[in-house]
Amino acid sequence: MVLDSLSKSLRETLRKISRSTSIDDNLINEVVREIQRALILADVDINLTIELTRKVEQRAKNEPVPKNSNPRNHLILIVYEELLNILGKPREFKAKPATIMLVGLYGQGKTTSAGKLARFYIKHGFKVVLIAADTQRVGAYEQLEQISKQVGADFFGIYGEKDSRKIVSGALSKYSNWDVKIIDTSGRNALNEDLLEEIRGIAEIAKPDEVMLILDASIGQQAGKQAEAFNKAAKITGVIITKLDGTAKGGGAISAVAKTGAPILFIGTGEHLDDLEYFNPARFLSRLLGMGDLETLMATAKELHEEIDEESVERMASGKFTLKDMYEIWDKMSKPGLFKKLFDSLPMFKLQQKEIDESLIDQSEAKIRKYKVIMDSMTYQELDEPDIIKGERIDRIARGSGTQPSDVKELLRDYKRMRDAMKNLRGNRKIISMLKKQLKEGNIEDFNQ
Ligand SMILES: Nc1nc2c(ncn2[C@@H]2O[C@H](COP(=O)(O)OP(=O)(O)OP(=O)(O)O)[C@@H](O)[C@H]2O)c(=O)[nH]1
Ligand SMILES: [Mg+2]
Repeated sequence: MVLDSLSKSLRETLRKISRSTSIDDNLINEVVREIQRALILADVDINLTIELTRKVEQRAKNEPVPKNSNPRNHLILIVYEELLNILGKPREFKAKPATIMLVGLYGQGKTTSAGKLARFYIKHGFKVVLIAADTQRVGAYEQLEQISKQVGADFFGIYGEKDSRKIVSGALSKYSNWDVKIIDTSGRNALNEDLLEEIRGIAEIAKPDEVMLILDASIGQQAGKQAEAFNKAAKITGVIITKLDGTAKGGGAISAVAKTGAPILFIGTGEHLDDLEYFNPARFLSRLLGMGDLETLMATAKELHEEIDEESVERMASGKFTLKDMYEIWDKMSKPGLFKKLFDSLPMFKLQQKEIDESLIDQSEAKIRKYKVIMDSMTYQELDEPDIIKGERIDRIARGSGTQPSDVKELLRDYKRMRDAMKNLRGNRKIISMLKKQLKEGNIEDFNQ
């Protein structure tokens, strides 16, 4: 998990809120202090941190709790909203044919990100060429050539050529019909006139659709200053923050870049060429907080060849959850692992004390088959009103399905746990609808692989 320690302490704080018996000023002060500590440890700017925690404190103490919520969930929502504010807005992004220029200082991850982007576009069915326009770094040509082979992209370079514009114009005329052209450019130790001239020169020839700035997360808040400087110099259309896997300072890098208004498009989460994720603030935050995310839920639902649409999430969250609903869900879960995935992705599950435990999920696939047989012996009325299943009915169902009464009771127990968990979603409807809104604003459909 990216930003492990930040995630751990924020989750702890939310857990504390959800376990508290009452929300009073003491608890609010404690929560605010803990968030402050967590953010500062993650290198988030001190003023931004103070501003955020002041807002949390003020809202928690002054805002009335909405009727459909409770004080605990309301406080969690406030924390969620304020944290989301500092992560910036998602930028609409679709995988489509494009000329992409990657810029950044030495060692920030340009060449690696070029390979990751190439893989991403190839997965979407595009023909991709990687263009070696870094004329500074020794071995840059070979490095990119090697990466091209790894991902199955074409490679273009002119060995020994010092004029990057010649390389780019050569590449573009040779590959004019190709879908995606990714240009790896030279870095420098610092942003200077020399680098700017080179970037301008390439941009003039390439007329890129995207100019992506690559920033190493470990530079922390400095990332903001760099983004600002580059933004003035060239029109940056998106930022990729790399190496988020290996640093505690990622919170600083993300929030500082977000504050400049430059959209963060992707994050790099490892050295491997698959380690690239689309950055959607809501999704990122809900993962960080262990809320699971609706987007994964929706993607899983699609895998089930049946949309579990917003309506059925709402219906489940409204507390009406019968054996029939359970049967319908289970019926679709023939693929191994889907059960766990679905439950992992239900918002707020991780925050519930009555979590569905892992062993239940692991055994569930075998159980589902048995349970379906048992439910086949139930009447429609029983499926609709499971509370009437007692005594004689249990014996009859067991006989009819060739199972033991203890199996039927076990099914009912599991059903009740699931129903309770669903009920717990009710107070979190506002979070659910906020997530949905966020997910709609940021285009995510291309990033579910
Ligand atoms: N852990 C981790 N390492 C990364 C990530 N992205 C890049 N790296 C590593 O960072 C180092 C530098 O990456 P490059 O892609 O060569 O950086 P560059 O910006 O092209 O560097 P120059 O060409 O020297 O300017 C390499 O060792 C990469 O493996 C990432 O997301 N996570
Ligand atoms: Mg490079």
